Amino acid sequence: MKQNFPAEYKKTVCPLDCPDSCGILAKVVDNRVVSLKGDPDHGYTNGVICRKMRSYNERVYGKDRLLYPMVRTGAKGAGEFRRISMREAIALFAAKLKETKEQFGGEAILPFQYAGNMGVLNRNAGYGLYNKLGTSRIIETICSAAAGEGWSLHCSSIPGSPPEVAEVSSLIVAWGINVRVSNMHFWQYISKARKNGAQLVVIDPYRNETARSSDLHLKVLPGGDSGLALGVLKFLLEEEKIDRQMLVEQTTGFAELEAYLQKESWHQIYKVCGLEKEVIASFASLLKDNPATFIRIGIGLSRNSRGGMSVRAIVCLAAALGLFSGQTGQGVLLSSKAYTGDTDRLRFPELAEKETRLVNMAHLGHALTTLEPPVKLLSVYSSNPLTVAPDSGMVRNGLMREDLFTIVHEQVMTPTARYADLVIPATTFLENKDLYTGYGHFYLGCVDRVIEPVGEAVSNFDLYQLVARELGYIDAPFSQTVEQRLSEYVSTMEGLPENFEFDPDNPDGRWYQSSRQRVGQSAMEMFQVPFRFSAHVKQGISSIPCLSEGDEFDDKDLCSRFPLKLIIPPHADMLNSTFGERYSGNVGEVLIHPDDADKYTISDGEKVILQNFRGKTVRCAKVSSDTQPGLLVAEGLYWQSDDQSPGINVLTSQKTTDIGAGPTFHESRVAIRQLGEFQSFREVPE
Ligand SMILES: Nc1nc2c(c(=O)[nH]1)N[C@H]1C(S)=C(S)[C@@H](COP(=O)(O)OP(=O)(O)OC[C@H]3O[C@@H](n4cnc5c(=O)[nH]c(N)nc54)[C@H](O)[C@@H]3O)O[C@H]1N2
Ligand SMILES: Nc1nc2c(c(=O)[nH]1)N[C@H]1C(S)=C(S)[C@@H](COP(=O)(O)OP(=O)(O)OC[C@H]3O[C@@H](n4cnc5c(=O)[nH]c(N)nc54)[C@H](O)[C@@H]3O)O[C@H]1N2
Ligand code: SF4
Ligand SMILES: [Mo]
Repeated sequence: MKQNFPAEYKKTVCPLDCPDSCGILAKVVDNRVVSLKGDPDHGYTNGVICRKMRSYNERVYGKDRLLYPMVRTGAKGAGEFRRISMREAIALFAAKLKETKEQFGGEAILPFQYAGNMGVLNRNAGYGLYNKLGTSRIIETICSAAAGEGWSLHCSSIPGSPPEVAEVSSLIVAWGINVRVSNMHFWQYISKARKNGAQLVVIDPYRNETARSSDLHLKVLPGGDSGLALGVLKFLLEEEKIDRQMLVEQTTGFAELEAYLQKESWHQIYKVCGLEKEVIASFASLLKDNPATFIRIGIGLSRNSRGGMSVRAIVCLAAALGLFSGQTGQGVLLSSKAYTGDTDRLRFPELAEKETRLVNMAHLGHALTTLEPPVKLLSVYSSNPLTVAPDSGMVRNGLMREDLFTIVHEQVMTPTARYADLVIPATTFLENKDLYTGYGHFYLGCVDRVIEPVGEAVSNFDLYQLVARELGYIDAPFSQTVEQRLSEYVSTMEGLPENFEFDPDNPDGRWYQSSRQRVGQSAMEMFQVPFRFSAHVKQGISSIPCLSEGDEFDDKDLCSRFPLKLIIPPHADMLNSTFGERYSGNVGEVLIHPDDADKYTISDGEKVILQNFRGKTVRCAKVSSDTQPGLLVAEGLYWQSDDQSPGINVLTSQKTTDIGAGPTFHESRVAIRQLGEFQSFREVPE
């Protein structure tokens, strides 16, 4: 007889790498998640989640979910596997680690992980074992390295402003961030402010969804934001509209920047940002007329060879406008930095006997093909590098190597997992206990698992504890429970509010607001650090923000061969490459300006080849003046499908940003042509 199980709503947190880190209510019936909705108790996300996550339960139980461990039986990348038991999988994992270390040394092992799961415990779960084994180490640069470095050069560890402050601003600037797509809960504060008369300015090379709903869209040249920010500052100085008294009292080093701006020409500023002096002047006046301005800085604008400089110029402009002063409606937010904690309690660097080789994530292609001594074992978790890493043709060449053993711990059969020698099924956030903070707001939550693991899936934490024990390691980190590790970390955290209660055995699922949240107080006073216009920098880096040329975009040799610029921002229905399985076979669109469509005889809706010296890929052309002449925009990291084309990152470079060594995803030069007479992508000549 069929039993009627009662439905329960359980609190959880979206684990995806999204600034909103939403509070979620999962409806559970008989250990099955039947639906997901926003938790109305969450102070920032207020009961709303995006459409991607509303149907996440379909991903949990869908046909693409990995349910048991497998070993490869076909050629690399063919996706042919045979099921094995979890006991065999753990034994094989441990044996391969041991064998590789004994034969080639620990550094022949390369762990590669990122932020598929933002839970503090699971995100960092592999570090202990890899430190113990003395493996090569990944430098986690792939997302915000340049932006983070740009911020801290001038602002030190000052947190960003609470996004809620924008509700009472009279001017909100979305600078290099597609709020409606990648930070959608911030939109509610923008809407409230606009109901009271506030204006929204969007600064972006193309008319994205947010720009479409703005009062003013400034179509800056990609990579040219320092031109705009410094141009505004130069104009305000020329008009004597900077509060020098405030600068003397709260900041240091402004004189150096002012001297530079006096010398810099308007022509050069125009050349860098592509905006006329009159446009810059009217934006400057808008800023000056609205002391209650909130600048939301995105990470997108930092993904090019001048990305760090762009962030530096914007924060310096914000400081010169007094936006760190904490008056009503004033704010600057890049990353909230709401909580800090001792990550050594999660990563255990003390287990390493020596400092081992470092590999930048942006250089995975190099690491797997050219690095000496070679990587012999690649272990991937919480990431899909074949789709998300730059220069993915090189990554693929590496994954094809017969002498490379690849282990992928995954939830679904991603393009990377297809190349694995050993695949291990991973739990989703619904099957884990973990603690989540957010980088776009100031809330934290610790939540229990909502359901038991599906199939034979194991969490990152459990997997690494199992493999460590198989290797005979019984040191403290490897015998810890989830609860012990969480408690240890929480005991080191800063930003916890006074009412914070923590019972790791029974997490209360309450949302706590950080004490580092600053409202109505100057950042310099609250954190006791002056804003520095002139930063302490390494040799070869300018101490003040200044104008510079782009690398690939301004390279004459490449301009002649590959006349179009390409940027690759996120898609509304994917989270980086997560959810790519929902769009299998879909190559995605590329926006092309009508002038360029004419020039290269491209029609709306037709398939086109995008090509450069790194590789080629197919997209569907969308002819639109949303972009600017000379600029192609390809939203979304659609998965590679072998019969059609590799993904869009086949076109991007392993070159890194000016500071922070981040990738330059938004700075590729390409040529475009119709797929036309070619029956398939493979026939197109190199
Ligand atoms: N739906 C959805 N949401 C996401 C993600 C996703 O893939 N999909 N990804 C998540 C992750 S990991 C991150 S890091 C964040 C990233 O989110 P954001 O910080 O918003 O960064 P991007 O999305 O890369 O780019 C944002 C905007 O920057 C613009 N841009 C590119 N180059 C320049 C430039 O030189 N100057 C200026 N002014 N603008 C430029 C792009 O056109 C784009 O509209 O979003 C998160 N949220
Ligand atoms: N061209 C271009 N490339 C980009 C970007 C861009 O804007 N343009 N954005 C870049 C940015 S900002 C980022 S952050 C990176 C993101 O790169 P990644 O961190 O690789 O992000 P995802 O594509 O979301 O892939 C995460 C994978 O982890 C898996 N996963 C989720 N949770 C778990 C878990 O608990 N355990 C395990 N083992 N696996 C799990 C998911 O199924 C998913 O396949 O991509 C970068 N790549
Ligand atoms: S992806 Fe972002 S907006 Fe969507 S549920 Fe997760 S945190 Fe919220
Ligand atoms: Mo990211």
